[in-house]
Amino acid sequence: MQVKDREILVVGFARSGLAAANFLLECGAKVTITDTRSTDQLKNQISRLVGPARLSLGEHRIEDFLNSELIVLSPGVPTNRPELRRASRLKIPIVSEVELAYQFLLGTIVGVTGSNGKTTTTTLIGKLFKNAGRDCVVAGNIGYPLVQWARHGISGGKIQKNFVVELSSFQLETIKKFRCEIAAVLNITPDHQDRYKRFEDYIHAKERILLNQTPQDHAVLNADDPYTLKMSKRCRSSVVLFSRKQQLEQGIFVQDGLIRIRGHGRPSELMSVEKIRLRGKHNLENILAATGVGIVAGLDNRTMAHTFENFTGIEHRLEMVTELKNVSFYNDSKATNIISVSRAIEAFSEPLILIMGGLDKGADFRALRQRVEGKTKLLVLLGSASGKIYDALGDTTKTELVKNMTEAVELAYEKAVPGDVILLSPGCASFDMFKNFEHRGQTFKQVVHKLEK
Ligand code: UMA
Ligand code: ADP
Repeated sequence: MQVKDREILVVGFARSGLAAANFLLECGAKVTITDTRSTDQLKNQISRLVGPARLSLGEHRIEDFLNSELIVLSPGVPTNRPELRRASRLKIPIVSEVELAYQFLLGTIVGVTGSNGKTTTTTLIGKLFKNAGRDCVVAGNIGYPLVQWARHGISGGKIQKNFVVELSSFQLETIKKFRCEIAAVLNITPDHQDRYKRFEDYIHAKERILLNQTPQDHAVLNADDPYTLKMSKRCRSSVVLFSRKQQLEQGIFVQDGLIRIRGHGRPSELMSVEKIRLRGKHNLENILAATGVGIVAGLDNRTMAHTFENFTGIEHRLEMVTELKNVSFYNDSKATNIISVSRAIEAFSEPLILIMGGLDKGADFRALRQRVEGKTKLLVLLGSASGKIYDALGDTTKTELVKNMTEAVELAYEKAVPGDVILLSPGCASFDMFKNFEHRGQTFKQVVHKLEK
């Protein structure tokens, strides 16, 4: 990909856009940046640019799109915007930030996608590589734009590494040549219905992770998920299946409380499931997927078992905050869809007080009725989706509406008795009340710690 002296438009000026613009400026491209946010709102971003870019902020202007030779998209910008459609009709190439990065990286790409568990599994794989002494960078949707590690040829700065990349459906929509030597698809369940009107479009976007794989590459796929199982029949690469529910002829699965590997050159028992410190069956699935990646990357069983035994989880994913008068508080702020809430409820045997709500992504909350009924003694709702959730679940258990996180936590604690768990698992995006899911989780924890005092 030639970028020097070319007119390149970067669309979206948050993390991905800033990283892409800075890389392109270093390469000598003529960069224009467009964002619907205003100059004032983007002051901080502007101050972090490493060179002179033309700024076209406050709205998207069609001429910026039509005058460019290449368009680099931030993942949060929907590909069906009219400006992008017109540019596409004129055959102006539109690529995602990860595609731009890919064209300037040298190393092995391990890509991880799925509806849930991407960050947990990506983090686990990163730890596996590091503990095995492999040079490794963890990047992508996890919060670090991949393009930060791209190097332009002129300075001879190309680097050799393993890149463990979390990939969202948004990022995969506009890849062209991006190829994963190892790709893992964890599961597919409805999410982002606000962006994908048809579930098939979402599945296709996820499946693009396998698009450029060759027979020398590997696909690690969930045998328990009908959509990823179908992918195993369609892909060109060598398939490694994993399953929590069934014993496989070849693959990674659970039998008699042990994680077993069958075939793939190393039939063996990896470890006892009891030694896993992460809560929930879903985390066992993430570990099985990470094992699949570890096997094809040639990592040894001891390193893998040791890594899994010592992994206690990540902030905002079923994170134990504290215990107060025998009431436990868990922060699962990253649960932004129905399935992750369902898995969170399933992970507890204790009576639950569940805090849900936020910005709706088009979910059908009625799918949670069975899970909530019986297991949740109180449902506390906040945020713009609270009315919709109330209509869907309000008759399944005692339900209260509150205005903010402070009220939510205080009410939950007031109603709790020793032995209860108070769980924040919103099932929604956070942007109606918070900067992002991290901010929501931090706010929850701050309020909990105030109660402690
Ligand atoms: N914008 C426009 N026009 C539009 C829409 C948005 O100009 O039509 C602008 C916004 O005003 C804003 C910028 O685009 O300034 C936002 O871009 P972005 O949403 O792509 O944000 P980034 O900070 O670049 O973050 C993105 C990913 N965000 C999304 O996919 C929504 C981050 O994933 C990722 O960590 C980061 O790139 C680095 O790769 C976050 C996420 O929520 C964690 N991902 C979703 C998820 O996990 O469910 C997919
Ligand atoms: P992602 O990056 O795909 O959003 P995370 O690892 O950040 O995934 O977890 C997001 C939410 O989904 C958390 O609430 C977590 O407890 C839950 N979760 C994690 N792994 C899985 C899985 N394999 N299946 C269902 N839910 C999961």
